[in-house]
Amino acid sequence: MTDPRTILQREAEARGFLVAWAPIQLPREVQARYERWIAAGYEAAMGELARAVEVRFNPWERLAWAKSVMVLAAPHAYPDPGVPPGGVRVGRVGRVFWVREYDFIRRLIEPHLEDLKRLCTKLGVRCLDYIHQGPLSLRSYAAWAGLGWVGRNGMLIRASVGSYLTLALLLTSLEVEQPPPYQNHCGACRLCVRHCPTGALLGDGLLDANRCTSYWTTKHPDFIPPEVWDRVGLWVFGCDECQTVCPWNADAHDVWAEYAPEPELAHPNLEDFLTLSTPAFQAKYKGSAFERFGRVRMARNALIVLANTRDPAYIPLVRCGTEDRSALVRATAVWALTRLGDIRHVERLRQDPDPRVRREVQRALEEGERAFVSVSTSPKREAK
Ligand code: B12
Ligand code: SF4
Ligand code: SF4
Repeated sequence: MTDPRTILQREAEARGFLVAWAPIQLPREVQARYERWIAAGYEAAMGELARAVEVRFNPWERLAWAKSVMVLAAPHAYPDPGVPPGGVRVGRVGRVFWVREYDFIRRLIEPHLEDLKRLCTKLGVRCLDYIHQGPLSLRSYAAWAGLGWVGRNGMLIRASVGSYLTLALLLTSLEVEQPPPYQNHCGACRLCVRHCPTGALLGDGLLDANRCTSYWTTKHPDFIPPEVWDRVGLWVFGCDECQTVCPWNADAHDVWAEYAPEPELAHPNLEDFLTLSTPAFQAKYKGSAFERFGRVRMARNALIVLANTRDPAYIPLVRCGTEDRSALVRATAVWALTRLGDIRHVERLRQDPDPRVRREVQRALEEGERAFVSVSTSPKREAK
């Protein structure tokens, strides 16, 4: 008779996942490394990462029955689905968000985990699914299970498929042996560290989220300080720079069968975030990571991208942001207009009902003045 592990593995592979197993106990060093990361404040405002660290790395202490993890990976190295006609499509989006998946695996992968859990029950195996939002370190388990290695860019990479992988876990009561470690193939390469536009990669597989564009555009809940804007560039949601340059992704083509990248998610119309009502936004982006993040923060991100184009043609669209119901959007629009040189419109916002917006108007006008003074006294100007 086939053993439960083989049955589960076959079932998961039949559903298109890469599968690997590991005992649930991680080496102590993994937790120590994580604790050093938190102690340095690299988690930025993601306070949840600093909580329950003991549970995160020792789940068996609470779930005494759990003996192993089954790691599932769904590749998303799909090609660019193309730019739809019309609209303002200058913002870039991380590849993993080109599919309608609410939070990495919420909508498409979760039903498969539910089916696998049902299969576990039939086989007399106890199990619990662990998805993105849970506290467990998915990359640690994937590396521990020998699915791939953690590269200098922090990503779990597998030689034949690259790093465009979405990870999920199933904790099970099955005993498994420790698989052989997966060789780290980074070697002397440091391409990702060199190409990260913000200097966020620390060089040892960890990053400082305070500098990471992906953090600012997908996790940061509030106002994004204008000092950070240049580093965000044209990324409206996520960032893939450190994966694009990785040689292990050069030939990555594998795509999980249920992933269907959509042009409207890969190249969204930035006008949508500034002009659609919240219900209209929710209807258009239903089930996507944009919907989870919300219209207001997507509008905030869109304004930063528009400002970073330095193209005054976008001033009318950015002005829509100054009339937004959200003070966060209005405050961001103040700086976007300043960057695009529309100081006169910024001055009109001195009377904004929200004190935060008025504060940003004040700061932006001061900066605008300083920029004007430095331009007007620059050697080039003087020479004219
Ligand atoms: C918080 C978070 C972020 C933060 C911080 C990212 C970071 N590098 O720490 C931000 C918002 C910046 C982010 C960005 C992205 N994220 Co993210 N994120 C997470 C989340 C929720 C937790 C990660 C975490 O705890 N970070 C803190 C660090 C310290 O922990 P860690 O990443 O787990 O790293 C541990 C391992 O690397 C381990 N380790 C290193 N070497 C070895 C070797 C062995 C043998 C072992 C056992 C362990 C080990 O040591 C570290 C600490 O102990 C996970 C989901 C999850 N629950 O795990 C997704 C996750 C890591 N993200 C993912 C993705 C896709 C992204 C983006 C590509 C999205 C995008 N396009 O913008 C970027 C990539 C940025 C990057 N280069 O890392 C995927 C990664 C898939 C993969 N192939 O690795 C995950 C797993 C989500 C998922 N369900 O698939 N993310
Ligand atoms: S996601 Fe972007 S900003 Fe973050 S580490 Fe990678 S290249 Fe740097
Ligand atoms: S770019 Fe080079 S150093 Fe960075 S993860 Fe890829 S192989 Fe490793």
